[in-house]
Amino acid sequence: MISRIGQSVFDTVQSTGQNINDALFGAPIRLGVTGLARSGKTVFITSLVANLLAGGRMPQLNALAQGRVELVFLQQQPDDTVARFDYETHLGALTSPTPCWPENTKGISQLRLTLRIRPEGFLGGLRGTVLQHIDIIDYPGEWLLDLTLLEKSYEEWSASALANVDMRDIGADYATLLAQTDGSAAFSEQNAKALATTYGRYLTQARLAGFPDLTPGRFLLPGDLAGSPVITFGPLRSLDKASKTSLYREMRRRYDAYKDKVVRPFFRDHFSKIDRQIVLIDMLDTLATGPQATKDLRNSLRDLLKAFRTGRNSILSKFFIGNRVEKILFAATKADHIPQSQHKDMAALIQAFVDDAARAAQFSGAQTASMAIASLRSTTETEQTHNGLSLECVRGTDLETGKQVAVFPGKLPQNPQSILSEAEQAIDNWSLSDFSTLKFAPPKDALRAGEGMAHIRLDQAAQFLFGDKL
Ligand SMILES: Nc1nc2c(ncn2[C@@H]2O[C@H](COP(=O)(O)OP(=O)(O)OP(=O)(O)O)[C@@H](O)[C@H]2O)c(=O)[nH]1
Ligand SMILES: [Mg+2]
Repeated sequence: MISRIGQSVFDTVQSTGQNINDALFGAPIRLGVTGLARSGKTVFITSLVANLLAGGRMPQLNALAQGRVELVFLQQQPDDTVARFDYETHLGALTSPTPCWPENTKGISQLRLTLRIRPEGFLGGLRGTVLQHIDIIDYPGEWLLDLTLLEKSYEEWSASALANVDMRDIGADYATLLAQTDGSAAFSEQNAKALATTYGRYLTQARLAGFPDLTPGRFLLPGDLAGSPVITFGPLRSLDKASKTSLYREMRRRYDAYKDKVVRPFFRDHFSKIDRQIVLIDMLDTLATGPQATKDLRNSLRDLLKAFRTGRNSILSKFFIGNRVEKILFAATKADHIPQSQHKDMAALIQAFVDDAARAAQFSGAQTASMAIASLRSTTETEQTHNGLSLECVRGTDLETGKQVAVFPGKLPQNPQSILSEAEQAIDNWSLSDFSTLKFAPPKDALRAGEGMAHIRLDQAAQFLFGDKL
């Protein structure tokens, strides 16, 4: 360990030509960035890194505001077997002459950012500048939901998965297939494949429909596991008796293998080493989808928070020994879709979701906060008059048509509890059914020299997540 740290300082000195007096300041900060698909992870990391590298637009990050950050640079990441977060390609997409959003990312990736800083107060005067690494780890939130599988037997998981399949229209194909499938019959690879493919299709539709209960997570993001037995299974109705060679027993065996060979290693090798965490949530999209999706988001947050539960009875401590996450930030992303005047309602709503999830997951331990952010602000605000009424709108480029549009996105409730209870009852006449689902293109000239990228509260998020360590 000592030699590795020594080596990396040496590399830094070599690569940046910095003063040999630079010393490491504390352990690397391991910052986890997660969220369900399309929640905004890639844009968040790209904008955070671009803004730190540019040293601009981050007045709420104290170390920067106090002028104590002398240099920021990218460095070789510590883990050789994890993909590097492709910062340059993602930045390239956002800043190209025809700006576009980065492509979907699959799986885990990592980036090491190193800050050369002057520590605060006494230490600063004594030691001169020091180096602080920030290792950013991007991983899909779907993988966190898999943690609950460690506690669930195949029978339990099947029962809860099939309850949703039976309840939802999009589950019809799987329900039909299930009606034609005899779990006690001899196992055949075709049957297993048909179950996995149809269940995978259902999960994909569930995700598109905004339902966030999406296990097993690797069905959606298989990476290099595609086609392997460990993700070729599906939920079956419980059987009293099934022979060793039956489809049912093999499905159960594969489910157990998925837990042992896929879920456990991720938590052991990556998750348990994270000490600061941001969970990104696309709340606006979920709210626009409807009450059922909102209820499901609430349930997912409960499951997700279980991953951060500490104490002897937590799932994590039952299976792993690891670091304790010290801070978790829940960030409602894409806040630039609504005018500033509604941001406090957005923050209150996310806080209500998190409080509720934290209570249900019996979570305590880490310091948490909630805020509404936009990693790359893509709109401006404008007032429009409609039927004699003045409405606060947001203006930007419609992603679909490429045209400039000004939209009134709708109004978030001032009382978050009303939405929570509407969602709980899954009522038909949903008060947010008119909420805008329009998507904006990234702005032109997103990164001007020396300025960083326009954002909303990205600096506050950074201050909460690691500002205290700088
Ligand atoms: N207006 C606006 N849209 C955003 C912002 N951040 C993300 N988006 C939108 O959200 C989409 C998803 O963002 P990503 O950062 O790719 O999300 P992700 O979580 O990495 O997605 P996956 O890799 O597919 O899981 C983008 O394509 C944009 O349409 C933002 O700050 N403002
Ligand atoms: Mg991504």
